[in-house]
Order: sequence, then structure tokens, then C-alpha cells
Amino acid sequence: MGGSMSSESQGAKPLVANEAIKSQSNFLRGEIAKDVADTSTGGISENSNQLCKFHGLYMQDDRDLRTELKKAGKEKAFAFMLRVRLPGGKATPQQWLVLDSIADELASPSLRLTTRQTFQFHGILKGNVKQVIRRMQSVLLDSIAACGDVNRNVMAPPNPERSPVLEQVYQHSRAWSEYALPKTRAYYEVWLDEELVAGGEEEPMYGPTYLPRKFKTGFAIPPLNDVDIFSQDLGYIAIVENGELVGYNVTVGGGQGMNHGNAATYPRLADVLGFIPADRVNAVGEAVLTTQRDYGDRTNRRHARLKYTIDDRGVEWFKGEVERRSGVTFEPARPFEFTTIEDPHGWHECADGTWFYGLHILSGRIKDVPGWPMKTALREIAEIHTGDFRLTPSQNLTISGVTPEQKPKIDEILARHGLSAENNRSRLRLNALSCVALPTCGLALAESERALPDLLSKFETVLEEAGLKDDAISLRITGCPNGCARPYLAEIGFVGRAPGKYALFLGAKYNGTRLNRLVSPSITLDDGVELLKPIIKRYALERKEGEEFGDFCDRVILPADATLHSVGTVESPAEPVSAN
Ligand code: SRM
Ligand code: SF4
Repeated sequence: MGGSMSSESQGAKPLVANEAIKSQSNFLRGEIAKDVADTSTGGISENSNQLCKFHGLYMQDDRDLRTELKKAGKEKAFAFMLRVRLPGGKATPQQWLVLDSIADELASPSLRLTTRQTFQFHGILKGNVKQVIRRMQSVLLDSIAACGDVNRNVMAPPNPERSPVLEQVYQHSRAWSEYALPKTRAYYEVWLDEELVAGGEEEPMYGPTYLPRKFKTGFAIPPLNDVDIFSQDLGYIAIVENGELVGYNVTVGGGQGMNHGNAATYPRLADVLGFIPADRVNAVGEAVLTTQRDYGDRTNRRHARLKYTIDDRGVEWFKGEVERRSGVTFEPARPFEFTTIEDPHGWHECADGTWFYGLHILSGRIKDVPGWPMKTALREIAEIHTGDFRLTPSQNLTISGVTPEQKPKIDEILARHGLSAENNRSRLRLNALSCVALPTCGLALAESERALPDLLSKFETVLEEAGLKDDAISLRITGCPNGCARPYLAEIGFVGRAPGKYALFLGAKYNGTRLNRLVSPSITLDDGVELLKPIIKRYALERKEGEEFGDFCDRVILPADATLHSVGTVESPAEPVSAN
């Protein structure tokens, strides 16, 4: 498969600026090395910033300090965010210790677990980036393709039961992650001082302009939909028959990002194309990826994701193209059922005699605060642990492969630092997700991670009053409509639109198979709680046997609500445009 774009798909419209940046970058090198060496500024040029994303690196600035620094006539407080590539969210204790030390010595002193099962560092000064990458490399970690217009961190069920099927699915996710990595040596040259490639480099799968936009893959094993498979550009749903993995149902065209008030952008659930044998994962993945490479819209980054390519051309056309390119004919999809998205918490014994411990971590933020030394506790665990760590798509952590001898020692550390109590929270809190947003995210329109604890406390009171203290309701909040915490798949979704203002969405299905709908286009969090109070009370009184909150809203509240708006019907204030 060659690396060229279909000119048919691009029409007569000019290509977006990112296309020239990519094609002129000599396979993602550009002027990054020069910009990083420039000590006259803490930042880098915009062109380099765009290219750095393919290396897992974003230039950011502390938005809390912007006004003050501007008044003082000073440069923005630039620092870098680095995202680790960690297929399936699996890290060794040795890797943990190195990442922990990087946070202490070379970045903001917290580790942030993301909604795609990896670590992010914030606050890395330009002069420290190389050192961070070197340290990661010393424990075989990198940040290649963690961001950028390529296949990103591949998600897979973290549930560490150590069953053969789980391990097989993990291995498939890893193999696809490796297979779809860019082949350029740019990362090694720029950050690890590898000798320059003298030319003749190629990107056999991507070509010189890579993909039109980011591309995301996930693997799920029913009945657990922890990876939100229908939000992925490409998904593999494991089909297990008689205890054996026989293959996958392939899904395509999921995505969350949209813009307020722009009906041409929308979250979308993936379509199921059909069943393939397990050994065809890479072949089908490559065909999906190259079809998107050739037909994705390179003239408009707001319309460049795979979901739009599929909606524009039709799913049957897409399926035919994938079959033609891969040589694989899809069989009819095999039956599957998802029941939940929830991570397991606490201790669980596995079939092989080991144990795992699921630890809730609010917003995935691991740091030490007075009286709550989570980071220290996890470092102590990493120092003695001989199994591994698994990061979950809900920003939680699993300590897995714990031997019966080690279990009491780990238990003691968890108890001594008060972490065992972390799992004794309301199920609302255990399930809640938030994106990073302020102060680091350049696209945030409102608070998210920093607003979540207070928002949850308010809802917990409402649930308690309604007698629903132990109900699992999914609540997700983001600082803008890009959807980094997958808010359109939450039963209650708050999506930032201006400082202190959010669009409120209700009615997604708890198992991640139905999107929610817009209920209020712009509301404060407090008003959102007030609006939901009577709805939650009604739910407590009127729900059918076993009916979940999202289903109740979908059945009872949404059609009857006169203020209901559908996605995209609301005028929006100006939003920063991401060239990500
Ligand atoms: Fe995201 C951009 C954080 C998962 C959709 N996302 C960003 C940036 C890099 C902002 C930027 O472009 O300048 C954010 C950095 C904030 C910071 O300070 O750290 C950011 N996204 C995150 C993370 C860290 C959220 C979190 O709190 O965990 C997640 C990192 C995942 C990872 O490890 O790779 C993260 N982002 C997601 C997801 C969820 C998912 O992939 O499962 C989505 C929705 C799914 C999807 O892609 O459709 C998501 N992020 C976006 C978008 C909108 C894309 C679109 O198609 O419209 C942007 C903006 C863009 O691309 O223009 C964005
Ligand atoms: Fe930033 Fe928006 Fe993503 Fe939140 S959803 S991290 S505010 S881009």
C-alpha cells in the first residue's frame, strides 16, 4: 500500500496548514532539535509544536499565570506535557519507579493517569525534555505516537485476571500498537542523539503526511466495556467461545469530539463491520487505517476523523474498501453483550493463585497532599511489587500479579497511608471521570478536574436524600466539547462552554452503547445539580425494576422535557481552534 492521498477525496479545497508542516518535516524532524536547543525562550515554534505531538509532547503554558505575566510584559510560563505510550496500560514496578522519579525531579510532582490508560507529565521545562525521554528509554518506555495524526495509545482491558484469553487480547493490542507505529527514526535522533539517517527513509503505512487526524484503537472483552469500545475509531470486540478466543467483531467510526453549536461536528458511536479471525487483526487494522489515510478530509481538521469519512461515504462502501485492501471478508458479527463499564475495586483472587487490587484514583491524579500521600504509598508498593501495574480507561490503577506472600505487605502499605479507604466511596465517585482542563490544557473553556470533587459531593448529598447512595451512576465532566473524558457516553455529562458554564447531557446507556442528549446548553454546575435533583428523586420513585439512570432519563425525562435541545442546535461562543 503506497503512502499517497487520494486526490479525489480532497476535492479542490486547499489542504490545511498541518499537511504542509507534515510533508515538509522530513518525517517528523522539522526544526524541533533547533527549537529545543534555543535557550532564548521557554517555548518552541508553532510548526515544531505540531510536529512534537507525534513525539508525544505538547507545548503548554500555565493558564493561571497568563494574565499576571502579560501585565508584567513577560513571556508565558511555557512548559511541556509528555504522554507515555503504554499499550493496554501495562507498566512494570521498575518503570513505575522511574516515572515517579521523573515527576519529582523533572516535571510537576504528580503522575496523571489518562482516560486512554497511560501516564502524562505536566510542567516539564524545555531544557529537561531530553532528560525525561532518556530516563524513560532506560526502562524501555517511549512517547512515540502518543499524540499526533497517527494510531495512538492502543487500549485493552486492564482487568488483570491473568486468564489466557485476557493475555491473548493484550498481546494482540500490543502487536497492533507496534505494527502501526511510525517507522521514522526522528524520535531517536531528536531526543536520544541517535545518528542522523542519511535519507531513503520511508513510512510504508502512513506515507509522508501520515493520517489526516488522530486515530484511536481499543480492544474490549464482553461483558466489560471498560474501554468504551464504541468511542474508538477502530475497535476489536473479543469473541470468546467455549473459553477460547476465536476472533473479533470489528468496529469503526467512533469518536467523541464536537464543537458547541456546530451541527457538522458530533460524537458518534462506532458501527460493527463484522467478525474476523484473531490472526487478521493487523491486516484489517492496516486496511482501516490506510482507507482513512487516503479518503479522510485533509482540508478541514474539524471534519477529518474517520467518523466523518464513514458518514460521508457510507459504511458499506467503507467495509468494501477494507475487505479489498485486507483480503479479509467479514463474516456476520457474532453475538456479544456488554453489561458494564465499571472497574473492579479492592482485592480479587485470580485463577493462577495471584491477587490483584483495584484502586480508585479520582481523575487519575497521583500526588502527595498533606494527610493523603498517594504517590509515596504507590512508590513504596512499586519498591516491593513483583507483578505489574495496569492503568484502566477510567483513570484508575490495578496492582496485579500479587503473590499471596506479598498481599499482606501491600495491604499494610495501603492501610498505613489511608489508601484502602479510597475504594469506600460512593459508586458515583468511583465511576466519575474528568479531563485535565485548567490550568494546563490550552483548549479548556471551563474547569473540569478541579471542579469534580465539589460537584461529586453535591450529587452525593442529592443521591443520599433520594435513598440512592449506593447507586452506580456515571458522571463525566470535561472543560470543553472535545470530549477527553468521553462525556457523551455518561449518564450525566457536563461539557464546558465558558468559565463556570457547561452544557448538560443526560441519558446515555450505562454500558456505553448509547450516547446522551443535550438537556441544557449552558448551565452552572450548581444549577445543574438543582436541575437534576427532582429528576433523581423521580428516578428513585418511578424507575422500573433494575432500570438504570440513563435509561430512565432516556425513557421518561428526555422526550417530555420542553427545554430539550439536540446536539448542535445551540449558538456557541468563540472557541479556541485546535490544530492538534
Ligand atoms: Fe484529549 C486534545 C487531554 C483523551 C478528544 N486532549 C487534548 C489536549 C492534548 C489539548 C490540546 O490539544 O492542546 C489535552 C491535554 C490536556 C492536558 O493538559 O493534559 C487532552 N485527552 C486528554 C487526556 C489527558 C484527558 C484525561 O484527563 O485523561 C486524555 C489522554 C488520552 C491518552 O492517553 O492518549 C485524552 N481526548 C481523549 C479522548 C478519550 C479517548 O480517546 O478515549 C477523546 C475523545 C475521543 C475522540 O478522540 O473522539 C479526546 N482531545 C480530544 C480532542 C477532540 C478530537 C476530535 O475529534 O474532535 C482534542 C482536540 C483536538 O484534537 O483538536 C483533544
Ligand atoms: Fe482540554 Fe477539552 Fe480535552 Fe478537557 S476535553 S482536556 S478541556 S481538550
